[in-house]
Amino acid sequence: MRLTRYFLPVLKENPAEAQIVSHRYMLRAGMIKQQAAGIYSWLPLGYRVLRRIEEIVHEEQVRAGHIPLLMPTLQPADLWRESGRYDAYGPEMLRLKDRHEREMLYGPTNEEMITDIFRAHVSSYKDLPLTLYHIQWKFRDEMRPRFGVMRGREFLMKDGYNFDIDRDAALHAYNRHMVSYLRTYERMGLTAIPMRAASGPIGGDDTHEFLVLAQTGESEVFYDDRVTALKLGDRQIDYDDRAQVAEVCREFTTLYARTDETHDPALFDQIPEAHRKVGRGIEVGQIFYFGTKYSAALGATVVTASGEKVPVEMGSHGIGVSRLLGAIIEASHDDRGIIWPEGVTPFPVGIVNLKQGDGAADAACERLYGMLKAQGLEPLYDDRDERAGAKFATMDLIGLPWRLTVGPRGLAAGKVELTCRRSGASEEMSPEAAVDRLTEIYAAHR
Ligand code: 5CA
Repeated sequence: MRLTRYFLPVLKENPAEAQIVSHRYMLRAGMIKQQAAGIYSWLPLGYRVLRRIEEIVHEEQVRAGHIPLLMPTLQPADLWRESGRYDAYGPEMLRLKDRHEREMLYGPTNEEMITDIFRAHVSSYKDLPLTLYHIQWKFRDEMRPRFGVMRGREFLMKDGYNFDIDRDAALHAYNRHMVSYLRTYERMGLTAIPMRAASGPIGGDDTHEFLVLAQTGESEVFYDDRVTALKLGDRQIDYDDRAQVAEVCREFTTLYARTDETHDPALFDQIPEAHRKVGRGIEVGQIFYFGTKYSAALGATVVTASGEKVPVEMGSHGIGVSRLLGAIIEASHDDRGIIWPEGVTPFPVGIVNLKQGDGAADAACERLYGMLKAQGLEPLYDDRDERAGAKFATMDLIGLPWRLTVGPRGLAAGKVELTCRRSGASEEMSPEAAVDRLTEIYAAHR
């Protein structure tokens, strides 16, 4: 992408309405524009990151054996009357009527609708296990929408629903979600800690929230700081292997880690003093096991191998897809701007031409541009007729992890400069070597 042909409306000044760094940088980097309280347009740069995050979520869900579909944003009120949540949900639910005076709502979540799909088409244990999910816009009329996409009213969520024959199978689905979420967040460059939590309006017996530690987080958290060192790394997971999946979950949930709703001071005191931490976190996902709460209410039953008709066992599992952009920026930035992890960056590399209009510099940039694209690494080429300082400031603000700087002096020696956004370290090398290096770096993130 050439910057002169792109749409990147960066702001020079700090927007007064933004109280936290991620909101400030998303506005300044031209990623989002507020259209109403808690409702945003996704401008091209923000939309690229959003799509990248969606892609990772899809890949990891499919890897875990879960099946994508797409449900609508608008739902009939009657379906929610069956579960009793139409009245229980309260003012956070956006209610509306169509031209025939039929009551509708903009979905805040989809337990009822997915159960309706299930009961229409599945009636035998032979069709289980089944986990369906979608990535769709939700609406919750939050009392205090704030912090940009972090607490929006309209926001993008991945929500998945498992259907299983018995409690053991449903707990395996719960564990599978935990492991697939850990992998998802790790690929985004995040450490998200599963913490025992409270279930709120979704209901249920067992629930964990995934929290990214950050001073600006909305939740107070209590944890043994040794949890922050746990990593999945590149270990192979067989999602059908109940024992292996359960063992990984045990590894990640044995050390104390709880939100304020489930915090137990007596247990917390048993942690060695040096490891006992109180902090704040951003909730980027939550998983729930709730058994037959919705299937019993909506009559979603299956016939077992012995011919008995039972309500299907269920759970639901959500990832805050749009919130993740804010969480990643909170976790990865400096005073000049965003620092995207390679896994989610909108462009893998930026090219800065120090002397636009100089024949040799222009030609070298064009060549680099072509070589990178041929490797599947679409660069953002700053081809504006601007001072070098302004180009560097824009690149630092929008946070591409790597920058290639091309100027007449380096080119005279056959060199361009490759700079790492995170460390600031620069190295001069031939254009070919730079492309090889970037290809290698990104091979690990595909
Ligand atoms: N049905 C269940 C799981 S599918 C559910 O709705 N869970 S939830 O309420 O915990 O939401 C899932 C995730 O969506 C949260 O962990 C959070 O990351 C994100 N989320 C919730 N509310 C908002 C909001 N107002 N703005 C942005 N993201 C939100």
